[in-house]
Amino acid sequence: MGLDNDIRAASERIYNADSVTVASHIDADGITSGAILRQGIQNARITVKSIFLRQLEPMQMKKIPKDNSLKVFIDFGAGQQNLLEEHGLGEEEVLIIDHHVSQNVDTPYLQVNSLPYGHEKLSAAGLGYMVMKEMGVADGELAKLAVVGNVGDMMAREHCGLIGPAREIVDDGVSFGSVKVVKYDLNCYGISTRPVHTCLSYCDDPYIPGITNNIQGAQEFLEKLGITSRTDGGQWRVWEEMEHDERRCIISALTQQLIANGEGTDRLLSETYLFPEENRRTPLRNAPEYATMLNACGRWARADIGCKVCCNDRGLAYSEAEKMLQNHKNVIRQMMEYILDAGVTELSHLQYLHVGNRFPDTIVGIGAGMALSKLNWRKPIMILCYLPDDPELIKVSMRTNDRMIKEGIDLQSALLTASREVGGEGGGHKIAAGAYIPKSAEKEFASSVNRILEEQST
Ligand SMILES: [Mn+2]
Repeated sequence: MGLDNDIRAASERIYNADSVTVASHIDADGITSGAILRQGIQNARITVKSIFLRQLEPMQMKKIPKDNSLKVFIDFGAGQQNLLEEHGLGEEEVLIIDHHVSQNVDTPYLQVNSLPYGHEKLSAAGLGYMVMKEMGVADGELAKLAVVGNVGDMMAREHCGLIGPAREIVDDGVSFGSVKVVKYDLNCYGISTRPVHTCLSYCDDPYIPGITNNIQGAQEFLEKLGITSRTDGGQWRVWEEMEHDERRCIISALTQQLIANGEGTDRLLSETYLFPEENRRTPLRNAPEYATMLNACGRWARADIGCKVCCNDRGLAYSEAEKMLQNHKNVIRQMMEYILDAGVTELSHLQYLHVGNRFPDTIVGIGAGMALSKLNWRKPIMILCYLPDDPELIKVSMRTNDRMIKEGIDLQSALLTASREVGGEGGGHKIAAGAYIPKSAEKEFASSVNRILEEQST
């Protein structure tokens, strides 16, 4: 009831606006959110402009125009309402569409927020889509983008598929013909672009002994099953293009491999979302790869290019996005290699490394996650780095895996506690968390995190 009412109020406010400025975040969820509103509002024949901000903070607020347009903040805003007040924005000229914890301020800003209604697996792009649907301007393109945003924000991760309202958007996409669902698909990244053996070797959730991090092992595994790894034309085959029987054969052999090694099989399969209208063998063919391309654009400070791709530009914007994606993957690979070469320091319950200012702080978390799958998978990894624009602070990124979580590890609470002890700030999720701590606390920080992790695992 409640969320529907808020969605209706939001759609009316947009309909009654002469022009709209949409401000959103620069990650995949933020970019798809911006693109959904931009296209939807255009469909409603209302003038709309979109801007993308790294964060909603005082410096960036200057980019919010002082004009008569309705300001829609999507994928942020709920927790920064004091900034909107300070910027002099009145109740009538603001709409917030967000899925982050809300802040209480004097001005009763109109807000669509999934959190208070208990929808924890619905991202901003999903909410944006629901508002556009209420306005009667949603189409297959928007449903597809909403799926990308939700998957980009890890909403499908825990349950190996989208659930609740986000899953209903998938159904919309299926009826529009823009989304195809594969119910029990391989839970691997790169099913549309990577050679199958590479795709399998990158699978680390679950960890498949003999295959994860072992390209050659994965290749031999396929050979043993009699699966041809190249097309007649000599190209590597990708998972998406395998025959149904071949996929079943690979999945059942992987299941056996996991069981034989005493590993769980519950995360081997996942529901996947494909986009049949997009070109084959491109990152736009499935939700997680599409999301990575958008994240790459955001990390190179070109969210606007990602938005153009979302708005169907397959020319110049797409080729620039492709370059950024390639670059993004290269830097992450370099960082992972650096971590492996330099070597981590192992404590009893933690492995960590300080990478200084070698890599942009925006990719350190991803690099940490990838390195973890090649290091000791029984201990969480922590990477520290310097921030280009703040010499006083250290950024901390931590990653773990589901196995450790089952044993009681919770990185969010570990970093929250450890960073508060030193006057910093931390947060995130059990599996991935981050913090900012003062440089003076750098030395003893690892041992204090180690102590907390030790307490968690007993
Ligand atoms: Mn989000």
